[in-house]
Formats: sequence, structure tokens, C-alpha cells
Amino acid sequence: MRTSLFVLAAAVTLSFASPSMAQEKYKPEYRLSTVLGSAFPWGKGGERWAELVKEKTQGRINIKMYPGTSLVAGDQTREFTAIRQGVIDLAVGSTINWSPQLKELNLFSLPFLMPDYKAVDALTHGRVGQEIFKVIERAGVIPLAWGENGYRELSNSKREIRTPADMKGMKFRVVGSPLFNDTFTALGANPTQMSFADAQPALASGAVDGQENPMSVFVAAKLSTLNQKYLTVWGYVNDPLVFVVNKEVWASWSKADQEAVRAAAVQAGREETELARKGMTATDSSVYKTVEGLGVKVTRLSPKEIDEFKKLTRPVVQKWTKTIGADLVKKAEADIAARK
Ligand code: X2X
Repeated sequence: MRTSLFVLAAAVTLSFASPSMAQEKYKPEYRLSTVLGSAFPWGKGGERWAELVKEKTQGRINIKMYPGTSLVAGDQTREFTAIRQGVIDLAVGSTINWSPQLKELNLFSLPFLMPDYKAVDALTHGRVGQEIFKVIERAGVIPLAWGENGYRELSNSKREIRTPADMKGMKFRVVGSPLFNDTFTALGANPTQMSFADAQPALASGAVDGQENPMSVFVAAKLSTLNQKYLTVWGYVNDPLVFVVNKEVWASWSKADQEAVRAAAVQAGREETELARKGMTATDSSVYKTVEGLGVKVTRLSPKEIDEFKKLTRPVVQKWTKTIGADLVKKAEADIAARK
């Protein structure tokens, strides 16, 4: 009796005192989900996070990346639920793909909300970003840092698009948030929702005429070889990424390791965002030239031309503001107006 009590006491003391005991709860490998792989800034960001975590935790936390949302059989819109349930340990995910579960995330998909990168940063790195993080945390997932997929530009196989009339009846693949259906319908086009994996054969076969994705995705996924000969730069939506960890996994790590994972996410997010914006800044617009070099007609719209699209999608903004929350949208608009 006395001995067993002693053993028990010793075990309890040890489990508090010895970090190596706590470490036994660590998994040999953690699964990180992304939609896009290492040919894209998004996937590079995921890999960089894993690399920095390994370094900062001296190998205690070992992350393997699963691109193509393969842990949910490619179904991007189920990714958030899988993170919550622990099927996925970590993710670098798009606000678009998680918006079916978290209605506030539709904020970033409101058409023509964020006119430039400063507007994006005013949201993600301001009080709106903090509020969004609270929403994610309330849903049982730990948010750590922001990244970026990028401004989503419009491509198609049929003709140059300069006005909404040019989109009339054109079939577009859109991502899995119903907000995109509303936007494309308001513009007179014919949207169809499908995953990114399904989009590529659909573009190749001509089942759909066009799609919308960032320039970096257009280039790395070689969309010009999938009949995409016209590209309109209209900057209607930017697609931020969020670095997150499953709650139980997070709780299983020591405080020091949690902070290491967070710092790694912040650094990887910063580097990833820079990469996602490369060649699309005021001083370097080389990406557009690269795409023209692929035989694609690139049309860059003036603010006045963009206004026509904006006008037609205003009812969509009004409708979805109710879903997202009028307060949050108002804050976002105010912070964008006040951006430096
Ligand atoms: O599916 C897309 O278009 C992509 C890759 O950009 C997202 O995951 C939002």
C-alpha cells in the first residue's frame, strides 16, 4: 500500500515536472491540410510553416503537408469541419472554403470591398481580423496567423471581358460559397460550383468557359493550357488564408511549443503573403507580362470600368451584409476608408 502510494505520487510529480513525460502525448506526425501544393505560394507557405516549426521545436513537432485537400477527398468546403473533428491537425485554409461553416468569413468575398493591398491589410491586421479570429476560436479551432491566396481575377476561353455585358451567359466555375453564385448571377453570367480539382477537367473539356483565381494560381496551374485565353484584372475579391491548429492538438503542446508554432505561423504567413503579391505591385507588375507571354490577352480595367461591375453587384453586398453581420461589414468599410 505504502509503496504503491509512493509510486503514484512519484508518477504524478514526474508528469508535472518532466517535459519528456508530457511529450509522450505528442503525435509522431501532424497532418497539415492545404488546397494548393508547393508550386503555389499557398503550398510554399504550408511547407515553410512546417519547416519553421520543426526548427523552433527542435523536432518535437513534426508536420506533414497534405495538399489537394486530400484529407477530405478534395472537398474544400468540408475542410473546416474536418479540422474541428481532428481529422486534420493543422491547416492553411482559405476564408472562402471555410465560409459555409463560418458565415462571417464571407466578408472577404463581398465583391469590390477591398480595392488594394492596403485595404486587405487594414482588415486582416486590424480589429476586423481580430474579430474573425474570435469567430474561428469560438468554433473550436485555434487561429494563429494570416496569409494570402490573392486577388481573384477572371479568365475565360471565349472573349475579352471589359463590361458585364461581355459575361452574359458565360459559364463560370466558382468556389463553394453561395455568395459567388449570387455575384456571378448578378453580372449576367452562369455560375457552377465545384472544387478546384474538378475545375481543371471542366475547363479542359469546355464544360465551363471560365473561372476566377489569383494570378499566381493561373500561372502555376497552367490555366492558359486549359483554354483560358482571356484574363480580366478586376480585383473584385481578395482571398486571405488563415493558419490554424485543431484545439485538442493545441492543448496537448507545452506553452513553449505553442508559442513556437505561433511564431512560425506568423513568419510563414508574412513570407507567404509577400510571395503571393510578387509581380503585382505598383513597382513590379511582371506577372501580367508573364501571362501575356503565355499567349493570353490580359485586360486591366480602369476604376471607371470596374464601377460598372460594382454597381450591378451592390444588391449582393446588401443581401450578404445581413448574413455576415452589419456591424462587422460597417467596421470593415470604415477601416478601409481610413487606411494609410
Ligand atoms: O478553389 C479555388 O479556386 C482556390 C484554390 O482558389 C481555393 O481554394 C479558394
